[in-house]
Amino acid sequence: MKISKKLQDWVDDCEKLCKPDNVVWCDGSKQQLDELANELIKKGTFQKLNDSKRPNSYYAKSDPNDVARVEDRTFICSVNKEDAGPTNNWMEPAEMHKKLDELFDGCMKGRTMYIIPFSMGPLGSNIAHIGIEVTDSPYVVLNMAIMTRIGEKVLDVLGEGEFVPCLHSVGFPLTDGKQDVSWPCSETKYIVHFPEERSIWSYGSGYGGNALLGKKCFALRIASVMARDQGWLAEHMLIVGITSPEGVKKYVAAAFPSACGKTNLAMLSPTLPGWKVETVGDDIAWMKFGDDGRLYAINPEYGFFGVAPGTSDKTNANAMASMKENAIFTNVALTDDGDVWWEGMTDEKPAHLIDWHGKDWTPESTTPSSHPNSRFTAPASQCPVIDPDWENPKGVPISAILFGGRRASTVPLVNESFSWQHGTFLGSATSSEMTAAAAGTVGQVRHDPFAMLPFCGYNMGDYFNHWINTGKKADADKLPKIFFVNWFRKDEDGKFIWPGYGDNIRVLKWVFERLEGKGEFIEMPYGKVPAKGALDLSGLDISEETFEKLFKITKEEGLAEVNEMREYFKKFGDKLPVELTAELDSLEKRYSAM
Ligand code: SAT
Ligand code: MN
Repeated sequence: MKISKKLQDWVDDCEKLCKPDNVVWCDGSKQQLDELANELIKKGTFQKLNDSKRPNSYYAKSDPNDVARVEDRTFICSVNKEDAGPTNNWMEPAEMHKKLDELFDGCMKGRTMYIIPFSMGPLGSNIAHIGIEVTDSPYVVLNMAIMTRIGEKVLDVLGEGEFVPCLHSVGFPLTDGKQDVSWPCSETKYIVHFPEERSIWSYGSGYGGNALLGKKCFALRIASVMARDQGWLAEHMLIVGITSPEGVKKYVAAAFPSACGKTNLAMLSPTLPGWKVETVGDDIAWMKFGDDGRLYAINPEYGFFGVAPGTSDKTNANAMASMKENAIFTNVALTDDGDVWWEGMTDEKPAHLIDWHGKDWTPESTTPSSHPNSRFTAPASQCPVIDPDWENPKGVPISAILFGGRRASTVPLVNESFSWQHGTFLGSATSSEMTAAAAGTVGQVRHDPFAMLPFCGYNMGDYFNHWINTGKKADADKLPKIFFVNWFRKDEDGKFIWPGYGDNIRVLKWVFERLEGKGEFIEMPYGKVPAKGALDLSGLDISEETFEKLFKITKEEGLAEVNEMREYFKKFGDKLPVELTAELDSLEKRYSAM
């Protein structure tokens, strides 16, 4: 393997600090990965699933205290506090380094230190970037091997080039004869980003975005800083290609908070005949302007780390097919025949399971068999509707951007912004009911601007400005149009009004028609909505009255939202772009005139 001096020096520093028993470079070979999986089976972390049901796939259950991202333990350690902004935890970098040096000192004793060279994005793409994760968790290595492109080929591309150093430890050294456990982790957790150094240090957790450092830590928190400095966008967005019955294809990117159905939208099976949806990515988009002035997106990832509960052949057959083999399942339930199950996978519940705590489970049990944030890790290449251009190093041209959240009321099914600036306002106004993806209060509505609240690596006010400026610098005709959607509106009885899932193609069809300058609309104070009859409801049992409910916002509700936003915006002080205040003022005027 070709290892640059800079890389070797950093790895030597990690070794000196963490004091592992062994050091292993991950070459990405199947043989090495299989050996690691076998070691995990011996340790009890992995259980091999029944090969005739789920070939080459593994099951893991975590420590019950290590099941989701820990936002209150996540830090942006910029030199100046102001650069972390009001939405991030901050600590002075030198102070944090001192703390981390103490924590990491000897933290890998008795363990092996693995070095994973990984590429976020197709190898060699000029939108892609390389990271090196050093970790003491073989579970992380195996997940990273699905989620990113790893191994020797990455070092070949890297050469003497720049990489983002990502140091990870589960924080469970095997000192003084301490026995290992199946899911080592620590009560002390730190997920730390140094934006100026462009480095990541993660301690104490082995789960998801806390530990697979290519994902939220690099591809969003650090990459958002790189994007600000270099004039591009790193966003919490899925990317899909939509083809009309006439054979016209357009790409759309969409931002939703964690566990709000991004994977389902990314792999949607349209209920309208003739329409086709293909997947480029389900979680993260990196977008740069091409020579033609259009915005091009790549999916920096290589796999899906999707929420298992609720995923079924009915809700997302393509996700189900993606995890048919070569997959890892974490915190779901085990069936008696050595396969996996979770709530919502089938209508009929299995008569007996082993739940995510390792206990017997029957349909009479009062607790769910799977953790609400249980996940599957599956190669994107196995998705039956993966887009033919998903690995195109140039990316795919983006025609529309959707924002959305999970809101029971006051947010319409779909609306189109009046301009990029108004669209930026809509993105900044995103709020959503919290889900199990983060440790915290499920169901509580919180502001989640651009679905980036836990993922923006710098001052959110500066981030708003970056979006406004991106629009100003670009050729307005070539910019994507911006829309806002909400699949989750409920009626007075608390039932979802909109069927969602495959029927969301009806909304995408109207979006598509708007992009073509067709698609009739009327103007509401908050944006443009489909005119009567312009949204294809054929074959759906939705009355006109119900349909109107999907778009209804009373003057009082509208003005209350305006006031609430004005209060929220105060948080950003003088970092708030004047353009967003102007948008809020005009929105207030439009509601007042209602
Ligand atoms: O745990 S992850 O950050 O990878 C998943 C998510 O929150 O979307
Ligand atoms: Mn996500």
